[in-house]
Amino acid sequence: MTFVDAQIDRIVGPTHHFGGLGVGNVASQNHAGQISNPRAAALQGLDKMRLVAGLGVPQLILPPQPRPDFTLLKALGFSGTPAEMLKSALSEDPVILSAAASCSAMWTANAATVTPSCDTNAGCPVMTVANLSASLHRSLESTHTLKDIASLFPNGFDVRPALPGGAPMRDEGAANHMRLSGSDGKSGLNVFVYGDGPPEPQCHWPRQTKAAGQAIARSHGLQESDVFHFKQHPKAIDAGAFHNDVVAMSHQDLLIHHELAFAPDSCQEIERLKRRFENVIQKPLRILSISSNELKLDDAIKTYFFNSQIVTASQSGKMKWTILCPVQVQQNRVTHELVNRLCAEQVFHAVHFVDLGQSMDGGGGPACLRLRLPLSEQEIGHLDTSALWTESRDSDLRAIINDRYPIELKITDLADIEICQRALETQEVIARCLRQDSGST
Ligand code: SUG
Repeated sequence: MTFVDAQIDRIVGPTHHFGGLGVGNVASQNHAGQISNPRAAALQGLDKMRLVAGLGVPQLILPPQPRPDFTLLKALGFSGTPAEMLKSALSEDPVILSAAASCSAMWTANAATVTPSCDTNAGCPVMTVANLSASLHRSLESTHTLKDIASLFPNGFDVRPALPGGAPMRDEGAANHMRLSGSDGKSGLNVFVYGDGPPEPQCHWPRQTKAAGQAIARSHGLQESDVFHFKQHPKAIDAGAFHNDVVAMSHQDLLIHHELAFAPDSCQEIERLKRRFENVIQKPLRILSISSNELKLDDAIKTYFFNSQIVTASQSGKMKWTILCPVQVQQNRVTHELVNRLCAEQVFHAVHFVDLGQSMDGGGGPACLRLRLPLSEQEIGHLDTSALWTESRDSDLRAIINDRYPIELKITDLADIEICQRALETQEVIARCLRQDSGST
């Protein structure tokens, strides 16, 4: 039995905007207040899903979460009619208005941490939804995410609510988790990456704690010998690597990371990982450390090279590793040469460059936009088929987006009740479209 990585992406919502809300996220901060294009954002996301599905990879689609979140505005003391709440939020605290309307749930790599059934004693895949408690706008996601993910797996999946505990249990999901395995996807080793504890970064607050990774490993029933905790390098966090997947990527027996991804005292854990991998998988773990001489940390973060999405494409019965890089990787000489070299060395069989400009400007690349779910064939058969990517669903969604999404949005527009009501209706139209069983491919 082999395990295949299904991919879960979420459609970008109609209130997608640049609020500058991302903690320690340089791209988000640099684009704060600029005019966004929600329609382009949603279509760029769908283009990536089409590409992945076309490679023979199971692709699941979630609808946008309903925004603006009036419950938040009310809870934070805004009152009156919905129109009045929006107006007073804009004048009194536009950051709260922006948080209430944020479409950050599109970055599904932060939705949950996933343990496939082969790694746990639970007898089925286990997922813990991320609490995202480092930021206001992202902390709103977990209640809906729990419902959304649970609905994808009507049978036999254990989807758990976010960790309690607030700041000491800050958890950002799969973006800070790497699972290494053999080519059959079984017998995984789990690396949790955290940022708290000395030496601390000087400029940005680390978003993930070690205690959160430990709690998830414990509650998912992972064997202690197969769990590893790496500390993020404080220099990486300060340079804008607010998640590990901005400076490291992994797929099966491959781990590629920037030399400044992990703090020096993670060396022992890395050595233990190598030894354990060789014992369990019976072959060496391939670790490629990219030096600062070859690729400056700043360029790694600007291009999001390490946030490329690696998938195993099944083509004419052969399994080929394909890497989806942001177009920014192609536009930078160093990263373009690097990916070409990795292809020439057969680390990857093919590369595609994807334009995700609207997501990139909020600090999210291809890998941020997908949650990986290693599933057996039998488990794939249990998925809710109405969430699977199909040609007809793709064209229905494009029609809705082209018809209903704005092509320009600025923060002040979020105080316009008509724009917000239309956005909420559009979210419902998309959710209904995805619930219909128009299953043909
Ligand atoms: O949490 N950006 C997200 C980007 C998440 C990227 N995910 C991964 N690396 N896996 C974040 O910082 C920006 C919102 C704004 O600018 O309004 C934002 O939330």
